[in-house]
Amino acid sequence: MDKLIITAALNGAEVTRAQSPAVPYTPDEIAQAALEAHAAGAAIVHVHARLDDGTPTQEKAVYARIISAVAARCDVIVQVSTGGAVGMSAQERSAVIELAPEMATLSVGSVNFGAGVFINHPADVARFAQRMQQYGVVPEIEVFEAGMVATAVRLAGEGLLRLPAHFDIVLGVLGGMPGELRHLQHVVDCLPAGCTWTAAGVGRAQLPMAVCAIVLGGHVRVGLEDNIYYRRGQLAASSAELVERVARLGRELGREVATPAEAREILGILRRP
Ligand code: KMH
Ligand code: ZN
Repeated sequence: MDKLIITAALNGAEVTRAQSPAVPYTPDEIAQAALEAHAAGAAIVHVHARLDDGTPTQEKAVYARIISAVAARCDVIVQVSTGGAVGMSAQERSAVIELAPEMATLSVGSVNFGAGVFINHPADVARFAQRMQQYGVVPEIEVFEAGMVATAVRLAGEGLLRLPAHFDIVLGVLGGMPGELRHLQHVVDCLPAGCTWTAAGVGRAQLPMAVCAIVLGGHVRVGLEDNIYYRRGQLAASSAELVERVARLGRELGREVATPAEAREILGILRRP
């Protein structure tokens, strides 16, 4: 099995400081959280841009500040969100690709998302994929159910994605697949040969899905975007605290933790000067 790549999803677009005081908003707060997550074992940080008051934004300039603030502190891979927040237009969500980040999320289908709908129209998905190719951005293909894997294969057939690719299997979203091993296993079984994958369990599914991924040879995403609790009734102090537990579990289960350099190697990310 490959070394274990841990992604820290630091802030998301929906979680607020009223829910968890540890959620970082500003580029400096995000970079500090990235440094701590990296020290705890994260090779990738998944970030959403926010205005200073916490309002989600897909402003390119804010992402640029985040990327340079993180790079000034450590060499962790910065994976930007092209999902943004529910209700944002595809056009505003995709502008960040023009910064040519090392990695970006690529959601390939629509899903009910709590009380809202995370809309990914087929024409927009194709445009996102094409733009990522154009700017040399490695996509993390986000799938919320097995049909989205079939969509990714179709996009590859149209020359819009390269296979094998890296997938993020998201479970536990209200409206998507429940966070259960049988669902994770089914999606993994559907992946084309040679693909790598990360499991992202939302809410109480975070820890069980992380453990399943470690054992099945996948990679793990944890962090405050997906879950604000360390255990029932106890808020996590930070995303780093959640990363640290996964790193410890990984080592106990025979999966050494990948450094950012090792993760770049596994994911085929060519470091740009
Ligand atoms: N905020 C969600 C609606 C991504 O980062 O690409 C979408 C999301 C996915 O978080
Ligand atoms: Zn996200």
